[in-house]
Amino acid sequence: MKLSAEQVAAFFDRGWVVVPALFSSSEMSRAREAFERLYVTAQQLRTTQNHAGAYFVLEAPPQGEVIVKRVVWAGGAESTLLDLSADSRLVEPALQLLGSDHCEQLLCQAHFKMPGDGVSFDWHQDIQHRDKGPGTWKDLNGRGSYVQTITLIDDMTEKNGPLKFIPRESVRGDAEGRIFSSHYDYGTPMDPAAEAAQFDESAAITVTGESGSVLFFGPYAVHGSTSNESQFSRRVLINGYAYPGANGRVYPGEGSGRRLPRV
Ligand SMILES: O=C(O)CCC(=O)C(=O)O
Repeated sequence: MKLSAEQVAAFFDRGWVVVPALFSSSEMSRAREAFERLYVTAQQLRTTQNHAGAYFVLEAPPQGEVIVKRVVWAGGAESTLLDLSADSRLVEPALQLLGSDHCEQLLCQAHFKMPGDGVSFDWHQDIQHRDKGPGTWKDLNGRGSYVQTITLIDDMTEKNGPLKFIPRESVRGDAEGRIFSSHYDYGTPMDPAAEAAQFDESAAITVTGESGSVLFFGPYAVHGSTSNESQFSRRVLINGYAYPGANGRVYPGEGSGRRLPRV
């Protein structure tokens, strides 16, 4: 599957593109079953740990259900999700955007936002999670060398903690639109006001979509999401693909960093 010229332009010029109905409802119900099994496992584990090839990041409040912050390399524990992450409907557009015939898969991550669980994500760029200082990241294709995809497992609505993006034209930063942030693990921490001044929050666009739709964005797209205030879960599967050789780190999970397409 190839993206159209308009979709490619949206990715590079604005920062993201949403492709509706990339996966069928039966594929998404199988993915939901996998998410449900991960959720049950998390309730038993209770604390952050490696388990069954995945890394569960959990918080157990004194009462009530364990909050699943994320399951890193979720496909390590659930082969349905690993298969989904190698699907040509994700990988071909990612390769098209990377300008490569293969890539390294760094992420296969399950995000659960259950009603009222309070999980939210501050404004950030994914480069902050890829580039952790000298030797960890190199932009080899001159266009960021990374494509993140977010597959909507549930419908994502205005109320259940949808993602929001700042269009590139409303981001200052450096020539690539890379901002300097206190979220970096290295460098000089920034005062939050100086950080916020690097982009115009009032320009944020909320992304909604039906289950089976997929969002594609690059490492400099400024995005975040607030907590789920609805009665319905908002679960997404995040798969991240890097230009070969760009990454210098080992990511958690059994088999992470694998080459795609498989040979
Ligand atoms: O699940 C979310 O809302 C946040 C996802 C995100 O920030 C990311 O993929 O970088």
